[in-house]
Amino acid sequence: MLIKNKKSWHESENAVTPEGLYQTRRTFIKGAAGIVGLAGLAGAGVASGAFAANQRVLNKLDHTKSGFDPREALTPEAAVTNYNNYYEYGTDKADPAANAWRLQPKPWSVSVDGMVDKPATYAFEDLVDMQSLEERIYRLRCVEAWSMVIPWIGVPLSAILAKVGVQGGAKYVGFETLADPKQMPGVRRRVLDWPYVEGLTLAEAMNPLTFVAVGLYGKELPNQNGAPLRLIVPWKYGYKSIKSIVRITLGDKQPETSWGRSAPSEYGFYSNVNPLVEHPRWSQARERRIGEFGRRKTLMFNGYGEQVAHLYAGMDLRENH
Ligand SMILES: Nc1nc2c(c(=O)[nH]1)N[C@H]1C(S)=C(S)[C@@H](COP(=O)(O)O)O[C@H]1N2
Ligand SMILES: [Mo]
Repeated sequence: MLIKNKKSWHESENAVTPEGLYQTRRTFIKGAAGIVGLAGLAGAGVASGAFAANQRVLNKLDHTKSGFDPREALTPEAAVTNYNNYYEYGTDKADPAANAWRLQPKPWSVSVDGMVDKPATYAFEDLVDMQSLEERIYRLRCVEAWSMVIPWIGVPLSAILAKVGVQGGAKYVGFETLADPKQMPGVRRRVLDWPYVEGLTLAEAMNPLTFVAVGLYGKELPNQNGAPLRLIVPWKYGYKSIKSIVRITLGDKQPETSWGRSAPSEYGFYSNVNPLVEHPRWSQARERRIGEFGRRKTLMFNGYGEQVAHLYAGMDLRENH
């Protein structure tokens, strides 16, 4: 990630080549780094997790398989856990894997407030039913025009909302990430307005696709992927999938979002994956699937139109981008 001036810290498509990864992890990948990219390394059978130093032990998670599976090749685990966006740990794709060991995801609690029947600070275990975890294979499509296919483990967001009891007048759900400078060195730099915040309409939040992940590839979430719980909204650009959630707020007003605050014309509230609505500085028509060469066409709603298009019936998706 090249930071030239105040205006250009935004995500850039040029960041697709994980050069920082080579530098931070050169002890592991030495000579190979100059010759092949991360995709090539993973394809060549580099052990998953080989790059992630200082990684805490990730327990296996009991889970059932679900029907959610696009039947596309999975992105190698090493790419999923070493090529991340988590600006609280730095703006380079390799920074989260290098720095997120500082995060302490256990114990963890989440404050739920606003228009709910049972507002409280919930222990992680009281909010997420670890007895009913399922695996869902979802595409994650970053606005930077790369994508991955990841076996997530978690629970539907609707199950969590049912526990806290959503009140009648609620129309939106806001989410907030931890912002602790002791655990997150990146929040000392004002690249974003911390804490990282995101939001959904209540209808989006209740959609069966909307998922709270607590694991991937059969184990607990690595810190760099948003331990211990993060949102997955597979038909929206990746930045909606907020990590390491500490607060959930139900309300009747559209919540602010960190990216929307930083550049409202570039990052709308809806942020649905849409090949027809160009980002002002790069095209959204195509994407690079990490692990593949060349580019594939980006699908409307990231390929999830059948499940979610009805949420936006009659809406101008250019206006409401
Ligand atoms: N708190 C927080 N959540 C975040 C981000 C971030 O910088 N901070 N980056 C977002 C972006 S831009 C993307 S593409 C996804 C990346 O998720 P991954 O690293 O698990 O692939 O996380 C999203 N969630
Ligand atoms: Mo992203």
